[in-house]
Amino acid sequence: MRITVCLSDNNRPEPWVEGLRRELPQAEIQIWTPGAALADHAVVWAPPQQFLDEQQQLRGLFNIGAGVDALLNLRLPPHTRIVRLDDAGMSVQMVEYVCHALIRHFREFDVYEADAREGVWSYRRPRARRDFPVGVMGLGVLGERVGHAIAQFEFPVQGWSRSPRQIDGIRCFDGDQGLDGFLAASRVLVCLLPLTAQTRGILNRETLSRLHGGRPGGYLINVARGAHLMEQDLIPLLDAGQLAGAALDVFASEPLAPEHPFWRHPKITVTPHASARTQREESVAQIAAKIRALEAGADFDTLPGVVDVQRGY
Ligand code: NDP
Ligand code: OXD
Repeated sequence: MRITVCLSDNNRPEPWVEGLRRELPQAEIQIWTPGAALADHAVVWAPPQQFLDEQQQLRGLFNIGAGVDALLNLRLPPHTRIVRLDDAGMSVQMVEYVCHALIRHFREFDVYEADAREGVWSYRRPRARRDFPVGVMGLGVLGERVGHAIAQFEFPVQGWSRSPRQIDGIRCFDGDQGLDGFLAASRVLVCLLPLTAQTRGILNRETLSRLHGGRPGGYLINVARGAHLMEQDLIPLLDAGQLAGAALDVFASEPLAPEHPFWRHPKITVTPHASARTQREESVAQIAAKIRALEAGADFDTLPGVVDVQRGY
C-alpha cells in the first residue's frame, strides 16, 4: 500500500510522514512531489489541483481538518472518497473557545479588563442566564459537544441542524422551516456549520436581525468558516446596537488583512483561525486506524467522518 502526503499552509509534512510510518509500518509513505508514483491513499490539507489530476488512483483522501469546503472546490479523481477528521481533539478546544467567548461577554469581563487598565473599581450589575439563550447552528461532532458544555453553565441552549435531532438538554430545531424559531429563541448565536451552498452567507443582516425576536443585544460567535458571514453586514449591525458584539475566529479571506476594520472595532474580538487546531498525534492515529480498517475490507461508508459529496459535508 502506498500513501502520499500533500500539505500546504505552513503544515510541515515530515512529522506526519514519521507518525504515519510508525502507525503503518507495512505502508510505503512519501511526501508528494509532482510526478510521484500513484498512491492508494493521501493525507492532505488544501492540495493543489495538479495533485488530484495526477493521483487518479486514490481511494481515500484523508483531510487533516474537519471542514472539507476547500477540497470540494477541486476536481476529484473518479473513485476517490473524502474522509475528514472526526473530532480528533478538536471538540474540547471548541468548547474552550466558545464557552470563553460566551462567558466573557455575559459576565462583561471585557468591561472589567478595560476598567482595570484605567484603575477603575466598579461593579457591573449581575445579568440573568435566562436572558442569554444560546443557539448553536450545526449539531454535529463539534456543535453537539459545545451545546452540552454551554448547558453545563446553565444557559438555555437550542440547536439547529439539517435533519431532525433529539438531544437531552438542547432544544432542537431543523431545516429551513425551523430557522425562524431557532433565531427568535437565540440571543447568542454560535456558528458551527460546514460551509456548503446552503450555508454560505447564512449570517447576514436579515438573519442576525432576527435574533432574540428582533430585540437589540445579540452576540455572534463564528468559529466555522468566514464565508458563513456576510462581512459587510456586521459593522452596521454593531454600530446600530442590534448586535452587542462578535467573536470571530474565521474570515472570508485569511490571514485577515492588517487594514481590515474588524481588527480595530471595539465590539469585535478577532482570533486567527485558532479555535480548534489539528492535533497531529491524535489525527495520525485516527487516520491510520481508518486506513487499517479499509485495508482489512471495511467499506468507506462505515467510517466516521466520511464525506457525502452531494450534501457538501
Ligand atoms: P459535522 O459534519 O459533524 O456537523 C455539521 C452539522 O451542521 C450537522 O449537525 C449538520 O446537520 C449541520 N448542517 C449542515 N448543513 C446544514 C444546513 N443546511 N442547515 C442546517 N444544519 C446544517 O461537522 P463538525 O461539527 O465536525 O464541524 C463543523 C464545522 O466546523 C466544519 O465544517 C468546519 O468548517 C468548522 N471547523 C472550524 C475550525 C476552526 O478552527 N475554526 C476547526 C474545526 C472545524 P445534520 O446533523 O442534519 O447532518
Ligand atoms: C478545520 C479547520 O476544518 O481547522 O479543521 O478549520
